[in-house]
Amino acid sequence: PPTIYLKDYTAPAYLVDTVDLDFVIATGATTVSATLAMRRNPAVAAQPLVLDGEELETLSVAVDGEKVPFSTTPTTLTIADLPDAFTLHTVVRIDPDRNTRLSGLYRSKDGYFTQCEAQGFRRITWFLDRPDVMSTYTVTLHADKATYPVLLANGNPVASGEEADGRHWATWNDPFRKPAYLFALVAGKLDGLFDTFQTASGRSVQLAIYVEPGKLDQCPHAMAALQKSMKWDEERFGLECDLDHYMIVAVGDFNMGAMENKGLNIFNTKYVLARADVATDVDFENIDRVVAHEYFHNWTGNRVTCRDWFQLSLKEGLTVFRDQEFGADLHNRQTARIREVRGLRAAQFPEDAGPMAHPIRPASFVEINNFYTSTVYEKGAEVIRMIQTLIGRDGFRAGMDEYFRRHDGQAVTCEDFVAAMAAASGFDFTQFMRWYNQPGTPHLAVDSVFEAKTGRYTLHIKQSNPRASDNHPYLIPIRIALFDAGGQIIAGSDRTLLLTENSQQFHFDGIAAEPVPSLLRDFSAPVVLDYAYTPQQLTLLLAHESDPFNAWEAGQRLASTLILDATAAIAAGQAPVWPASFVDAARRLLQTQAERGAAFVAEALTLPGESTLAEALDIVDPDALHAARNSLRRHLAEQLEGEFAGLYAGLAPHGAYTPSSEEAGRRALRNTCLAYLLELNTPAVRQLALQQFRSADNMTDQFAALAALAQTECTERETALAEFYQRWQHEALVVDKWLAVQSGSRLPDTLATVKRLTGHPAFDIGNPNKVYALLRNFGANLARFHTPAGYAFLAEQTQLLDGKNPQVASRLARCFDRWKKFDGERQKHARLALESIRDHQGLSRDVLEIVNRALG
Ligand code: B3K
Ligand code: ZN
Repeated sequence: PPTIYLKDYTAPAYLVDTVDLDFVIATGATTVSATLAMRRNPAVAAQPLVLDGEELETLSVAVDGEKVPFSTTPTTLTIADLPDAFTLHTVVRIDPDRNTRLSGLYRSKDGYFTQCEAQGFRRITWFLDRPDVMSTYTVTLHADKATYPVLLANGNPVASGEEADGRHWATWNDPFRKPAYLFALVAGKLDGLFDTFQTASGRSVQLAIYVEPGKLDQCPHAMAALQKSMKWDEERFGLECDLDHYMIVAVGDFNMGAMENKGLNIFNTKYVLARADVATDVDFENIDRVVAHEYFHNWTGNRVTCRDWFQLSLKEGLTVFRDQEFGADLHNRQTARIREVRGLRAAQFPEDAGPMAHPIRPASFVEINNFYTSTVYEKGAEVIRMIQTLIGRDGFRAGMDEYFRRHDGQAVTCEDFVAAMAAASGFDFTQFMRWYNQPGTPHLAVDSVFEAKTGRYTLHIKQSNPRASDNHPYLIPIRIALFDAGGQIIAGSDRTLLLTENSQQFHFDGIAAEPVPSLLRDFSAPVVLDYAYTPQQLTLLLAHESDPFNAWEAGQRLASTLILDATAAIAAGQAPVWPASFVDAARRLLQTQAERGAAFVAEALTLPGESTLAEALDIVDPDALHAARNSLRRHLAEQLEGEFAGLYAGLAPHGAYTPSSEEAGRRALRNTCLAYLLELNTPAVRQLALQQFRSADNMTDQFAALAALAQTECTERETALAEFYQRWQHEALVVDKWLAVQSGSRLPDTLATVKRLTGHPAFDIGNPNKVYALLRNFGANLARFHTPAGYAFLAEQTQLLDGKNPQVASRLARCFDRWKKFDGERQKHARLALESIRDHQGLSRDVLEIVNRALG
């Protein structure tokens, strides 16, 4: 399959002003008639019209009402000798009932749904399926009325009526010009929750959330999230909702999280449905963030869209940054930042160090769907955050205003965004643009020198990028503060250093005694930072740093060093050593719950994850790493049993469940204590866990007990798993949790369990959520996946899935990304597994691109 390059971009040869679509939906086939008002792009030399299409059965093609000669390939339709302006009319037949890719128009349990980003619209009709072709759409749907009572498309309802044979129709019009990837329609049997939002200027927006019948009581949280998002965007960015109707439709079969189609978002049920007994605190918070994310796209993505798919981070990085800020304002800013960085280190850093490394704006791709990555999204958001750090919150807001003033209604590039920021702030972003063009995580090596005589403290910072071939230095904002021995910030030392060179020195004068530097506060740049901290310095920062991120970071550094040393010891056949000072620091942390907040303490007690730790090793021995981390958990449990038990009792719930961040923090800490206690695996703690599992009035506590038991070999584990399934087998999203705790388990027989579960009625390889819960989650299980049998199993499943849904198969194939970090024996088996996928007959270009990169 061909590689597509950013440098080859050319403007479209034709433009489409208006699109009229007519869908006749029926079981077995849907007919799509398209009427496109087109004209030649005057800026481009005359050439034939080449339309995109995929799996379309072409019934007729006419220009200005006359049949015309045309030629087709499986993916193009070409017409030559066209006038400067004309009307193109095409009729095609498609088969949404058999569309297992879930791209384009497809059938799910309760009706028909669409997913067009990135290139799904071409699976619906012949079109110029590229984001810089923007049109206004009028859409008519016809379907059986009893089976599909709800007929929706983007924009505003225009008219509707009845037809013969119990059918009905509805017409919608979207007054905003949009690219085809934002098109959506729904025909289904759905219940709706309705409300309104009053905008700052006094307009009323009609809100609706549509879900499968019987689930309306799981919608109020998402509705509230939508209203809060609308208000927040007015207050923070002065952005008002431009629509009369804003609809969200939830569907159980969906490749990703959600989709920002103009005025008609389509969501994975996972990010809509919530009720205290079926959704956890994390689910509630994720719903807030995803609802906000899709709403925020209405400005950052829809009103101003991408010129081409290489610019994806223009909308995604910016919109993730916006949803992060919304989440921080709504919940807990401290732990929000900690979790963002934890996620970045678990997924994006490994990606950026592996075969799929790419800049936030890739220079090339084979399949664009492979680039909806943690790099484009999460690192992209870090890049936007750095822009705000460099020019300040007010400067950033002025830059946003300027961006919309210049580009509203346009399809633009990342340069256009940064240029608006530069114009509004006067800051020179020339060097900063390297963040858009170079892959890899920069490494900072920091040394310090203190001269008592002169009172001068000097930080010497070197940057290097292990991935970038040209390795130009980045502009890196480094927030720092210096602490004295008493744990106080030395006056005036709190600042943002701008690193621009490969090697640079920064001086601090008037310093009385050697300070402790707190570097990269609030994680001011997405880099790996090395500084030879002593355990004493880290303990001081953990106890006294007022920036919660760096206090947490100090604890993570302490724990990482210990676990990595213990990994080496275990691999060499020795027993790990756990210093008393670390236990003391953890004990003190447990006592600061009142001042620092339970949520913070829970984060600080959570050891770095195995995949994050693995990145620090040249060759990973997953068994030794796993044993080392578990050993430290068990050691903490033994040493602090009384403290954990006391805190567990003291944090018992008072009153009914609310998903507030305060209460969620208490639950997080209490459940962290429970999980530590279960490391002791005594009958008493097992009973305690089972008791919590059975008596909890909310899914957070019930699931936390189940998850802790699932890591422990005991009969209570099997009892809880059986009871959980028995109780929740009819709630699809809860069944996903049941699958995930089993595939993520550290128990030695996890692979056998996962294999068995692929044949369980709860599993369905055609449903992405099930694949992610059972198979991809297994692939993230460092100790259990990285075995010859684990590799062979996921290779087999990837091939099986590829025949149905290449986008999801390709995400599964990414479990192999880091195979070269393991020992030679493992590498041999991983290579065989990857080659077996590559050599599979009819492999999709989605999976082929991933596997070729991994092997290459
Ligand atoms: N824009 C969509 C992602 C579409 C993915 C296509 N493979 C969701 C989002 O980022 O809001
Ligand atoms: Zn997005």
